[in-house]
Amino acid sequence: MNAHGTQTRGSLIVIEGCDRSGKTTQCSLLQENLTSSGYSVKLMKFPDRTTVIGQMINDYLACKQDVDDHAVHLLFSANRWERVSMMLKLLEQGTSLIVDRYAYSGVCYTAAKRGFDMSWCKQPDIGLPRPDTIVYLTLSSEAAAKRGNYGEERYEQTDFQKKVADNFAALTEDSWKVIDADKSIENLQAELLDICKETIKRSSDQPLYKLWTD
Ligand code: T5A
Ligand code: NA
Repeated sequence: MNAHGTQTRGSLIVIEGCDRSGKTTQCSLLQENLTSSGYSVKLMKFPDRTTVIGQMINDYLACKQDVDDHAVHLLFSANRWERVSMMLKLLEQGTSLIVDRYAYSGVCYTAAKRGFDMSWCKQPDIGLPRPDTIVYLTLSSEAAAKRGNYGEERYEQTDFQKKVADNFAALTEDSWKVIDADKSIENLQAELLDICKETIKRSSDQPLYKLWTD
């Protein structure tokens, strides 16, 4: 509740980053720590592999199924759109969302493929709920290498990851919180917790905007 006795909305907080920067580890800890401090928080992850569209994406990423690059880009976007009504409802009810990857991954991964530009890649995600805070976790390729070898999934190759990182650098705006993830899980978590608490405080009585619209 705010001073006027009306319900305040939850915050939309997105954690982006290159592969193995620790997004999933940090997002789970954020949910735990914020919940135990009394915040109403829900964890979300994209791709959300639990839906029918998410299953198609999973088969594509696991190299079980080939899909045209344009078509799979639209599937990743559709997988976000199918969650929007639920997201808006939760935000309106005062629950904050911690989101592990979002439209920015969508743009940066597809645009790393030959023949795609950022402008085309942004189109299907225009109008999604715009995050109140975007955290981008960076990790040098040397530090990433210490976290074990890449797995078997599509996109898990060094050259491709370099292009993805370049795209993120091009997409990053001043408002993004860019954080070096080459530190202990605990120290990184402490930094992210501060950012989340500050965001929840700041944005509770602010309007929720739409992504990539004026
Ligand atoms: N994609 C995604 C698109 O192409 N378009 C889209 O629209 C979207 C949304 C799957 C793929 O889909 C692409 C991007 C991806 O290629 P995913 O399911 O999010 O996306 O990918 P994952 O493989 O699950 O995630 P990552 O590999 O990026 O890993 P995370 O989540 O960054 O890292 P995490 O937490 O799993 O940790 C990785 C390893 O490092 C250790 C962990 O224990 C783990 O072993 N670790 C640390 N080690 C040392 N110090 C720390 N601080 C550490 N933190 C974690
Ligand atoms: Na992950």
